[in-house]
Amino acid sequence: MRIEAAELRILELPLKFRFETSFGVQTKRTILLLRLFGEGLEGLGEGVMERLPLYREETVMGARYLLEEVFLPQVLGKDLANPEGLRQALAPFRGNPMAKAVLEMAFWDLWAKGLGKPLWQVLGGVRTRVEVGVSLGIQPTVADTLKAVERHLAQGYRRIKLKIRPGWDYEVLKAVRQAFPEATLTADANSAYRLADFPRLKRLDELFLDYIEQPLGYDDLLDHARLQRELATPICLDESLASAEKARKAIELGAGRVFNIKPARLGGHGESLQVHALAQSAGIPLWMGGMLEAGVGRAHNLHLATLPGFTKPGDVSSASRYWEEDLVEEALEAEEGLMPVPEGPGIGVHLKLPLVERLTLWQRYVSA
Ligand code: OSB
Ligand code: MG
Repeated sequence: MRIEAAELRILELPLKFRFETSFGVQTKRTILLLRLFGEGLEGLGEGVMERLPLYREETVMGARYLLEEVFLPQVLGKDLANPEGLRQALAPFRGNPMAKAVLEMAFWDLWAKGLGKPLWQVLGGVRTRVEVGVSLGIQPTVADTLKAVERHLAQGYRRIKLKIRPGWDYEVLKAVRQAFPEATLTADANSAYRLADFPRLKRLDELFLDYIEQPLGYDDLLDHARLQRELATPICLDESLASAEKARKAIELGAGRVFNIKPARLGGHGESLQVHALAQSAGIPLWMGGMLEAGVGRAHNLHLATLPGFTKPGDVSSASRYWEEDLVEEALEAEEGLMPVPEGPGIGVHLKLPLVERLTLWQRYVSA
């Protein structure tokens, strides 16, 4: 497959809700959107980096620079045998997995369309629907949290994840656990704690959480391994799993008993397949993470989440939760806690071009 041209855009999409985490408040997403053109087909990719490096280090503007000046020139006009060929072309450049993932994932879409197959089949998926949970931001009060949990359970979400931070953790989780004793409940700290917070974290053991996500440093494995030895609750790694190498080391250290896969954090589908294989052989359950993706990123996540290792509900909630209007024609909506994987070749979704045009703040067309 030869990539003949690319179109890179930055656009802004307002969220329907205020999403508060331990690292900040989001009210809109700034989205790096890539369209790749080749053999009369189009491949789509969506970045998950934010304007500010508050989740991991990468930023929208940093990724835009790398894609424009480094990664796209490296692959435009070249005949690439398969997505692994593209991954090899980007391999000399260190780090920046989120920026690489935009291009790598768009190429998987293009490649699958060239084969005339849905992406999930090309990736090795085994189902056409994905179990979903919901990630709820920090609410103003415990009462608001209880209402939000009740509403989302009634909508069929199969796991409730609450964002926590020091001072907004045990009490709110305990209230939810008491009100909903049977719910599958988890907590995501986004790196807000240190090992010195051990007594506070240890109290969470009595609440029977399915796991606690990324309690410690965003790039840490060693302290997570120490903490995991002292906690009954499984630790799930998110931020710290930035590559398959990190996943291998996390397994060796015992830094977590559950992994969250976000292909756009890991560098793309190829790297995610490697983490999937490592986790399968180590007996580590996986679930599909989310970064408030619009339709393109959400579709990619859904296709990958059909692999056999994804045994826990993912953060791939209905698009209508997040947006008044999504960037794609297809409605990505869950029914009874299950999201259908979009049908058709590639990721199976199509951009609403007039809407994309209207939301675009910057764009550039690059050809071979
Ligand atoms: O840590 O999983 C996270 C959103 C933005 C950045 C990081 C995270 C999240 C979420 C939201 O938890 C998941 C979603 O609904 O997309
Ligand atoms: Mg997380």
